[in-house]
Amino acid sequence: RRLTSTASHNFEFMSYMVNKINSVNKALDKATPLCKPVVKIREAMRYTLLSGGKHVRPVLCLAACVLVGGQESTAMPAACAVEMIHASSLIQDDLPCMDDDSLRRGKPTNHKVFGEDIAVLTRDALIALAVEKMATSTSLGVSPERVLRAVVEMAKAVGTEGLVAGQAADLSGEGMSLEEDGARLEHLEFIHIHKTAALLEAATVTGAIMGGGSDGEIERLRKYARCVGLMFQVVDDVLDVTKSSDELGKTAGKDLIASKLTYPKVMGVEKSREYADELNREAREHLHAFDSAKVAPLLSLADYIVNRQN
Ligand code: GRG
Repeated sequence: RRLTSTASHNFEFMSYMVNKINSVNKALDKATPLCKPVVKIREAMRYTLLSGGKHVRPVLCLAACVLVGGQESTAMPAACAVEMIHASSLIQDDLPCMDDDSLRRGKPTNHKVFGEDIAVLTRDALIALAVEKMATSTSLGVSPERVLRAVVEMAKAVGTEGLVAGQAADLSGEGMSLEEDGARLEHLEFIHIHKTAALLEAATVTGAIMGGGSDGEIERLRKYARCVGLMFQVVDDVLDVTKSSDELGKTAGKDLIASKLTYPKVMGVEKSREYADELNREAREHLHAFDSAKVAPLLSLADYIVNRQN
């Protein structure tokens, strides 16, 4: 995994990120012990949870918590929960009934290693554990009202207002003829606001909720995260075009084949890059009202996402 150092804001982003990723990995490791019963399922959970993901979502969660004045440890269960939801969505996305991918992060996908039956149960177990982790944040002194609000936020990001809606739109749109650029762009934005941005938004917002943020702070962070979430996908689409298929770790560049709608297909690579930069500028604007000494991690995270190479 390559982390790009952002020289801006006089902030050592690389060591910040490595440090946060290590803490998140430790917490995920602790949350999924390899014990009885169902050792196989636990092994499969750990396979996807601890297999070199960038952990952008949990870091957003922790950074938002600290920005609003909370203790980082207060948001750790929510940070783990969001990575569990993300892992479950990757397992499902790779299944033969969905994208039918055999490689993820350059390694065999969960169902290729453990079988489809175990992969489906692993996805279910990860979602259940995510809810459990989040709900038990009350033991860290977070009020039940805040915990409930965070659980609702996360649930919405998964269901018919989030990931599921995005995936369903993605499936229904395959092979669809969307002749006009406007209609194509609208369809594409719907997919990515739901499939990708919703979870980055929930990660950031739940961090701010757990950290004791005010309604105003939470909403500003929501707007920041929505821009960052969409930008994440625009960059992802550009990387899909600019990287070779073996670097992508996908099945023979499957995603590059005709039916998949992407930003470069709708607006070209150059315009897509400009769009990502515009979303980055907009994301930063939503952070203006915060203490400038404290926003460095979130500013650098946005820069990292826009400049990332994988
Ligand atoms: C079971 C929770 C659940 C959802 C069902 C399958 C589905 C609905 C939605 C698919 C969502 C999906 C896979 C979206 C793609 C999001 C995306 C950009 C993934 C890549 O994220 P990175 O780059 O991955 O952060 P790493 O590998 O770094 O963790």
